[in-house]
Amino acid sequence: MRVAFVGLGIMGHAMATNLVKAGHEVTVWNRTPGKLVEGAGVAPTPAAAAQGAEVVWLCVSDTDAVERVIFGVDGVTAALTEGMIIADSSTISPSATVKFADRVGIKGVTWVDAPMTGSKIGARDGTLVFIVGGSEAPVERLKPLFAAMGKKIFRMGETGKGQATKLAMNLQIALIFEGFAEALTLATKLGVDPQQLLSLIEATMVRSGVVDYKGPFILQRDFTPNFPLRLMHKDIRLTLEAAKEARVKLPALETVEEIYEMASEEGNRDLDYAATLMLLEKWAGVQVKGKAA
Ligand code: NA7
Repeated sequence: MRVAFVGLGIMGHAMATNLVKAGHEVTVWNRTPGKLVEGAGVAPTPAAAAQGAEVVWLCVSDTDAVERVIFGVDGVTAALTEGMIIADSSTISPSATVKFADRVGIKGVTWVDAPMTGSKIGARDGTLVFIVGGSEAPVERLKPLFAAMGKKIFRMGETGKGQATKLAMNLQIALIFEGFAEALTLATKLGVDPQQLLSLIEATMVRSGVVDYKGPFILQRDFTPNFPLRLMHKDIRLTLEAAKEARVKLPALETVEEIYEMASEEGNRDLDYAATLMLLEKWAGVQVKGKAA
């Protein structure tokens, strides 16, 4: 398929690379010039990238960035024609998604929200799980592209439902990780070996994908970003906004949001979100580490 790929960050670069590898005709655009994808064309503007494409795939930071690349100066809108699909893998506001979809719908363009989970490694290996909102027909048309970048898709309903579900997923990741980080901090302060705690977790019902994934990085004190703290913070804020719009109270997430705020003020926003642990360590006056670190 002819695909315009907009946004070559940690996730987007790997995803566009996998589209090229699967034989699709890809043209990329990134805000900061110089980011390239081997085998893909490069366009000077989002509109130029979208010219003649069947699908415009977005993977940018947040709601404002999506608005800018679609509706801003030189935005994709100028090149939209009837029958095109915009697929958005950025994690953004569900209500803004519905508004954006209505705006491009006037031109006969369909919006599919397709945020994903699987982190940097899933993007690199083409094993992402897509959480999709949109009508059945366009989602079906996108299947070859989903297959090139991921291992599974879950269609959660009409446009906006992918984003809504993604927020519900990240809410859980943030809270599960916070529980893990607090447990590690307390156990270390009380003299328990974190490596042994991790082995115990693995053998019990406390085990989770989040702990399996983050545990080894923490024991090695490796906070290089797989999923940057600033983006998880953005998702927590989006979740609290969506909850407010729906008149839902999320007291635990409100508290965790404050942790992310303070961790950002400490200068850790570009580290992995696991670096929120460092704030707990600072308060407790301990450091969690495995023998290798
Ligand atoms: P990154 O690595 O922070 O990449 C973000 C991308 O978004 C990158 O290409 C940015 O361009 C682009 N960006 C950010 N702001 C804008 C604006 N205003 N206009 C155009 N492009 C912009 O994030 P990830 O790849 O890890 O994640 C992307 C999304 O997936 C995000 O929503 C996550 O929550 C999930 P730059 O190179 O900085 O010029």
